[in-house]
Amino acid sequence: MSLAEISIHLLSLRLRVPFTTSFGTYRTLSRPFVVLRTADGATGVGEIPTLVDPAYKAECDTPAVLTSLREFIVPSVGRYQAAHGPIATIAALRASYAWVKGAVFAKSGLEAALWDVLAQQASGPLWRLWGGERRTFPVGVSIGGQTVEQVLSLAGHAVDQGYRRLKIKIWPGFDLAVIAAVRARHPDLLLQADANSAYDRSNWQALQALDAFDLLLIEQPLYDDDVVFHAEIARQLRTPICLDESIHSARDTEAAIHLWRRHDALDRLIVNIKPPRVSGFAEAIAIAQICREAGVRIWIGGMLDSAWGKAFNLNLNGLAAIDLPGDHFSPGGAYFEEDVVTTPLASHDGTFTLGDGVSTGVSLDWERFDRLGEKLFTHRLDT
Ligand code: OSB
Ligand code: MG
Repeated sequence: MSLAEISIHLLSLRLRVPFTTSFGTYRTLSRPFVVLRTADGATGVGEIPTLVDPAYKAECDTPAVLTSLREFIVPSVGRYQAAHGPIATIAALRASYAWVKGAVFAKSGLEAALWDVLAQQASGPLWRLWGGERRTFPVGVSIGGQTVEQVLSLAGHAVDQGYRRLKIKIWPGFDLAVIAAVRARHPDLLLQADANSAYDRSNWQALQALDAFDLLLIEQPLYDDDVVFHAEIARQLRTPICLDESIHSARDTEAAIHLWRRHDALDRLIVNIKPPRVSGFAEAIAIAQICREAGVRIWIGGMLDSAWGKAFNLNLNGLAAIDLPGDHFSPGGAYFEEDVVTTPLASHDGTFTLGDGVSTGVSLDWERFDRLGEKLFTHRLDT
């Protein structure tokens, strides 16, 4: 397949309910999207779900993603050599920009756009292209509230909608009380906590008090770039540690497995796979295989993605290797005041079912896509 043109758009998406994490409160998000056109007239779209500032990871929309795309990654796609079959085609795209260090989110947007085109060519859903074997699976919600009351209210709303798995954002000083309150109200739910790297080597012991609440996992308590100290504290917590921020690749995953195994704690390692945080779906699938072979449980995380990005991630749940429910839906109804697809994604009783629709299974609403943002630049490739 020959590639003809790559455009980068920047959309503004407004959350219906502000989302609070240990690193800040978000209401309006700016979101880069990649629009890829092929020589034979197909169009693929990939979302880059970074945040407006570098508080989650260093790579944020402006300037990191937009600069690395414009200056380095998009021009490198000129080296892409057409190949046969989806796997080789994706490998060829990745090879074109492999020399660029990091920039995992920026790269993932290009790769997602190409997967979209490949699924259209195959006239089938992404989950089938990715070797998915299951259609129905449980899904969860992530709750980022500022007060215990607000978290309880969002949790109650989510449970009323049928969700059976909740994730609660915590940070030093907002941990024990909020988890105790949610657990007291919902004794039978799958409950997990996400600290987004808010603790350090001097205060992580506060998390030992959470061992009493039968949590499924505690996500990324320590530094965003650390694996070693997470493995150390895993030995001293009964609740499994889940890595989010510190996993960017299959190799990072292997390093974590190596360390947890050395500590004889592999049953207390869980990995949150966010395809955009690991440079795309090909790497995400490789990580899923590595974890399955090691017996490490996995689930698919989110980045407050639009329904377009969420639809990609839901398709990845078709893999039989995904063990746990992911972050795919908002506890308060739709995430955004306006989203970019024609029909909203819907879960039923806390489960989602993949259909046979082509590619993501949903359609982009181009009128809204254009109204919510602007095209920043276009790069033409020789075909
Ligand atoms: O750490 O999982 C995270 C949202 C933005 C940035 C980081 C995280 C989150 C979430 C997922 O908690 C929310 C979602 O997309 O459903
Ligand atoms: Mg997280």
